[in-house]
Amino acid sequence: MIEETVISHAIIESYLKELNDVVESDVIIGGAGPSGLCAGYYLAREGFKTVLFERGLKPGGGMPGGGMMFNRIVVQDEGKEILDEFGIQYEKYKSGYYVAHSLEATACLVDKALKAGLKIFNLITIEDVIIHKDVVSGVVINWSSVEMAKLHIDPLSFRCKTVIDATGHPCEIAHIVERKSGGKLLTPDGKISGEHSMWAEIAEKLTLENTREVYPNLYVCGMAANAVFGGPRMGPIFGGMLLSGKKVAEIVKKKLSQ
Ligand code: 48H
Repeated sequence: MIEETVISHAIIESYLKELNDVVESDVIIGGAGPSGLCAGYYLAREGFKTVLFERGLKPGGGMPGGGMMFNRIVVQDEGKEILDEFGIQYEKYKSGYYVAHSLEATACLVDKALKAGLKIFNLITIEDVIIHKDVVSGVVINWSSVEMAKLHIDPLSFRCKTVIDATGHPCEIAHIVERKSGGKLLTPDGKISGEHSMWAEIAEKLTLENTREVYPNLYVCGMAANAVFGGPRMGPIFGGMLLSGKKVAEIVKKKLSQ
C-alpha cells in the first residue's frame, strides 16, 4: 500500500532538516556552474560544512549547453586532472585539447559534489549578503519563484565564515556588495572592472589569477572572477572554470584552517 501523505512527510521532513542544518555553515557558494560545483566538491571533501544555492531548476550553469548547444566541452591539458578526479570521460582531439560530453561532465560534477557532502539547494536565489563591520558574514536568500513573480516577500538569512561568488558572467554577489558598500571592492578602483571580449588563451590564465578575495570574506571564481577583475571571455573551454573552483577551495581551506 502506498500512502500519499507519507510521501509528503518524507519530502518535507528530509528537506527542512537539511535546510535548517545549514543556517550556519563554513562556506556558502552562489551558483552551481562548473566553478561553483568544483569549489563545493573540494571544500566538502575536506570536511568543511559547505552549502550551495542555485537560482535555477537544474545545476550545471553554462556547462550542459556546451558550445552553441553542441553538447560537448573542450578542456586543455591543465584541466585534465580534474576530469580524471571527477571520472569524466574524454577523447583527445589534438595535442593539448580534450573533448567531453557536456551532460556527462555536469552529471559527474553534481554526483561527486553531493557524495562529498556538498549541500545543494536549487531554485533558491542569493539576493543579498550579510555584512557585519565591513566583513561579509553570510547571505540573504529567497525562492527564485518569488523573485520571478516579483512578490514582496521578505527573505531569510544564512550565516557562514566565507562566501564564494560563482554566479558566472553577471557576478551577482560582487555586484550587490559593490553597490551596497559604495564601491569598496578589492579591485583597482573599488568597482567591478567588467568582462572583456573573447581571447581564450589569456582568459584561461587570468581566470586563475583573478580567483581571489574581492571583499573581506567574499571570494570570486569562474567567470565571475574575470568579470570582477577584468579578464576576457574564453568560449566553451572549461579547464579554467574547473581549476578556478579548485583554486578558490584551496584558498578558502587555507584561510579557514588558520
Ligand atoms: C543563486 C545564481 C545567482 C544568484 C546566478 O555561468 P555559470 O556556469 O558559472 P561558472 O563561472 O562556473 O562557469 C562559466 C561557464 O559556464 C561559462 O559561462 C563560460 C565558460 N563562458 C565563456 C564565454 O565566453 O561565454 O553558472 C553560474 C550559476 C548559474 O547556474 C546561475 O543560475 C547561478 O549561478 N546564479 N544562483 N543566486 N544570485 N546568480
